[in-house]
Amino acid sequence: MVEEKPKVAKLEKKKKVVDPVAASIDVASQEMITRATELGIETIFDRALSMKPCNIGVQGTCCKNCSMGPCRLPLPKGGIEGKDERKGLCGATANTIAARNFVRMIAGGAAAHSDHGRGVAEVFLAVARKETDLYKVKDFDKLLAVAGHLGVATTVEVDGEEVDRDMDEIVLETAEVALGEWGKTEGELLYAKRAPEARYELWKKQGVIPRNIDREIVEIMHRTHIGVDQDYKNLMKQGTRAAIADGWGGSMLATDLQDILFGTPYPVQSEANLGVMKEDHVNLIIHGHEPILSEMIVAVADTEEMIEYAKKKGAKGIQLSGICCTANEMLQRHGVPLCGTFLQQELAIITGACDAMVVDIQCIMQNIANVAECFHTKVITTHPIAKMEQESVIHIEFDEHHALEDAKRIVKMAIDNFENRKAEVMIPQHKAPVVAGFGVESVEYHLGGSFRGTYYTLNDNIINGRIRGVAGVVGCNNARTRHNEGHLAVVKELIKNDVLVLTTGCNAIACAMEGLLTPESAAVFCGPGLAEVCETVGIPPVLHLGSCVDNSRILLAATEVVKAGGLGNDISEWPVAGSAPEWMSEKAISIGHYFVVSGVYTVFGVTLPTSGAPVFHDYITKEFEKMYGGMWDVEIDPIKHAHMMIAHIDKKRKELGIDKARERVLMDMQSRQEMG
Ligand code: SF4
Ligand code: MSK
Repeated sequence: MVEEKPKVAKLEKKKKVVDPVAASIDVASQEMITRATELGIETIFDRALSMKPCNIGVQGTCCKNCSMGPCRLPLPKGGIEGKDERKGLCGATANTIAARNFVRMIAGGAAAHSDHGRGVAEVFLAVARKETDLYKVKDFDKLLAVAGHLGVATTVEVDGEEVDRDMDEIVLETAEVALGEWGKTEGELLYAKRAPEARYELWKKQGVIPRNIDREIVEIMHRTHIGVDQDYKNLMKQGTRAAIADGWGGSMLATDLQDILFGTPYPVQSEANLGVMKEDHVNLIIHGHEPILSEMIVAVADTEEMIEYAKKKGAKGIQLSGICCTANEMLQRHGVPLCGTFLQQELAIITGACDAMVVDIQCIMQNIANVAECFHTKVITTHPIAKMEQESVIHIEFDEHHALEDAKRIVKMAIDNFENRKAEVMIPQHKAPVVAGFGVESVEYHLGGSFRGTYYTLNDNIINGRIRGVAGVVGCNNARTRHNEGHLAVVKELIKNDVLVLTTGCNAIACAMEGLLTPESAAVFCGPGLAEVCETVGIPPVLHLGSCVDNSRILLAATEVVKAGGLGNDISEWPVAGSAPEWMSEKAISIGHYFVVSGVYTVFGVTLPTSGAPVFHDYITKEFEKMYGGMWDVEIDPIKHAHMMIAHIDKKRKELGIDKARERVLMDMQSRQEMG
């Protein structure tokens, strides 16, 4: 193929040239960044060089909640001495402004997760009402479990005898009750009671049990309007309600209903990184978050009809792959390979081999449309709430009632575009093997007791010290930091110190690209205790638990540990910590906050938008630990970051009186014999 110059030279005005090695630690990404520079195509890595963030915004103390602002309250050089006199025009203090901004981020994140969940609940209701036969209930065990959590009866009394209730009735009532969680007029979030009893009681005492999902988000927008809530503590109380409504509500329902409709994940093998794309295949990349779209595309792309059609057009087949959380959803249920993380979406197009990128919602950069214009790639938006202004973008509205036709149209469009490739194809030859798909149930299967069917073995190994503790490491990439460096350094340091890692989102993809999601990696990267457990049970030291909404699986896994016994009565009592080393989205703040108020010590990398309001910062760190047993923390250096988590884990081991067990288990054979 003759290489054509890209149609649009995007870098003509570019001042600085990005250093690919400084931008990413991933070789495949480095190759594509270099390629972008050669072709004169601008990416996020270039813009991160030429545009610096606003220093006051970074501190969290810029308010633009009314047109008298923006009121900007930077922290004076040398900090505050004496009384903090800083005020906006209306008198809002730095604490009020930072808290308002912070809870608005929680609202944004909780809304994104929860609206995703609502979309799934609506499809589930359409299935229950038999308005569509394109989606079906796949996991009846999960359905019955969820029905139980939502208070839906699964049996009825007939002639004095308890008999199974009609399944169609259970499905319909479960769907109606589930959807009601977003806007019911009275009562409280039903899933709050899935937390350990002690946690539920604590939330009750603090007055933070959500009433319904939507209301808590709306109330944040009201309270943060000029002249409403001007007490950072009261604002955070509402932020807490909304975050619980996300983690234990919208996100948890999204995960559960997706499992019911599409199947609960069990371990599958696959591959990760840009190298999963194939030059001689039609490459269709699905990017975004909702499996409602991707499930149907996976089904259609696998049909004989489409494969034959692709062959007729000169391709050897159809290669599907995913970016961001759609990638995690398709991986955990179908073994579809991961193409890349958030920061690789433009790079996948720069391979010249992406025939179509289909997107739905969240984390989709508008610049993919500009990059796609330099190639033959078609960018297809599918969601009514997520369109792009560029004329080159095609919108095919995806709807559960005609999902099959929509999916066929999209797959066919990608196939038809195969013959239009113009630029030289350059796919980086880097990919890594992956074992993914560890839901709460499969962790129980692998690390549970064969008789008790609980997390008994996991608890036992924590108590005996082979596993020092558990960490949930999650979240995005951030172009202000080196791509994947923080993710991998934190995770490697944790597993080296015998901390089992549960991962979701873009951290999961970063770990996958590094080969950390394989059982074999245990021998290479883990401390002796964790390596022994992984080798015995045959699991990776980093367990892939899915997408962003699947952080709810981490909450439930943490609850199962409490239920299995021996490690305290609440999530805050056992050795567990959370981390988002490269976060950037509002969703990450909502996740971080529901981790914290669920009792998890949670460290964020990059920055926290609280540094301009030290009193508020201290409140969500130190004071929150006293109130909720979990707290926020921030550390940019990944090794220090990991060791702050390990120190917390060790503190909890000591409080439980199991710190000595670990010292014994890590002694080598000779030392034990000497002791004997
Ligand atoms: Fe300034 Fe107050 Fe308006 Fe915010 S709400 S922009 S602090 S006047
Ligand atoms: S996709 S929210 S960049 S994890 Fe869920 Fe990745 Fe963060 Fe999006």
